[in-house]
Amino acid sequence: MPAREAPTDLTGRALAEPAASADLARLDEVRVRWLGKKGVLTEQLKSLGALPVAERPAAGARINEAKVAVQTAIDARRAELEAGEIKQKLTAGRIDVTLPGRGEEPGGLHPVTRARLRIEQLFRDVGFTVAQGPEIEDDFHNFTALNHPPDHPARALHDTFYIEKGDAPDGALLRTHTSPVQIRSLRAAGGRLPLAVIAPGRVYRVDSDATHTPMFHQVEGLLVDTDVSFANLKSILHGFMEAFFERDLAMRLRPSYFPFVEPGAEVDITCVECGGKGCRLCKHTGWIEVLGCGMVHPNVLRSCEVDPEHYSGYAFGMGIDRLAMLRYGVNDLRLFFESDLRFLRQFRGG
Ligand code: 2NM
Repeated sequence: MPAREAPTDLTGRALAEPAASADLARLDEVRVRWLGKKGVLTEQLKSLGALPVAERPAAGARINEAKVAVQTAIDARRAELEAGEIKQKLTAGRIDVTLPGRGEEPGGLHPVTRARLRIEQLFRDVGFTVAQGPEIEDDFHNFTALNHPPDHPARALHDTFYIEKGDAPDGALLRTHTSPVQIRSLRAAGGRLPLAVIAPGRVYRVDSDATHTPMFHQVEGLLVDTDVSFANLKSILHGFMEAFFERDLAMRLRPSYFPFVEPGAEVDITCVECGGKGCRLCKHTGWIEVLGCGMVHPNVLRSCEVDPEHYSGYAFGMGIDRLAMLRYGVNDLRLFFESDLRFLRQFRGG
């Protein structure tokens, strides 16, 4: 340590240091150096005892004056630095109100919604009404009334989501198709026929891979009247397919089994990708399957209090997601359910 300076000499330096501190951290170092527990002025006060008794009061007074002066200088510099910091913050955070705004992106309908609205309108155009019903169904509306025997495989736990006891009435399930809505509509008609109704909506099956998601969208249609024929069914479906895809299409029916219809058929249309020449989409057959249909089974009519001796009906069902894929050229069903804006933005125009 250099020879001890007299307090008055020290004061000059002690007063210069705060003013020279560039920031609050440096300023605090100055405070500790001079006024801290082991600071220069603190040490001097402690060593007053070494002075002759007569000199102590005057020396003590000078040291205390120095301390006050240094503290004052530090406080003044702190106020200066803090003010500068606030100003800096304000400047950094300043908003240039003349900059152009970020703008708002227009939203758009989801492609599945677009396809559904299109389907609904096309069927309204030919006299159908659009009905909705619950997604949580019971066994009667989802299976029994639709002519599914008690041991039908669709009822199995691995195909149908059953809802746990306590969360809903006993036996509640997530509907596996929208046909229960047809059942409700036909029963609600109370014999006031004809009835022509489509039921679009979400349906649920225990199934998940590249072409199946546990939730998907269906539209089912039902028409009940006197003298309904299979030819009526073919005609309405062919007209619908050509309108939906906005092109001429060939259509073919293959016999198939669905418990709620007899006879039943699966319906193919000309491949919309290759026009029938054969491609990967149609597995080089020129045809793609788009729906199932048939004449309503007499047991279904009976379960809705409709006399199958006087009335007949046709019904059909199709996957909206699949129709949307075909119409918009989407090759992976899962894209519809991932909510990736890069995908969805491409449909914004609709
Ligand atoms: C299909 C295929 C065949 C259908 C039957 C009914 C009802 F409720 F009237 F019986 N609605 N939908 C049906 C018929 C659905 O989907 C592939």
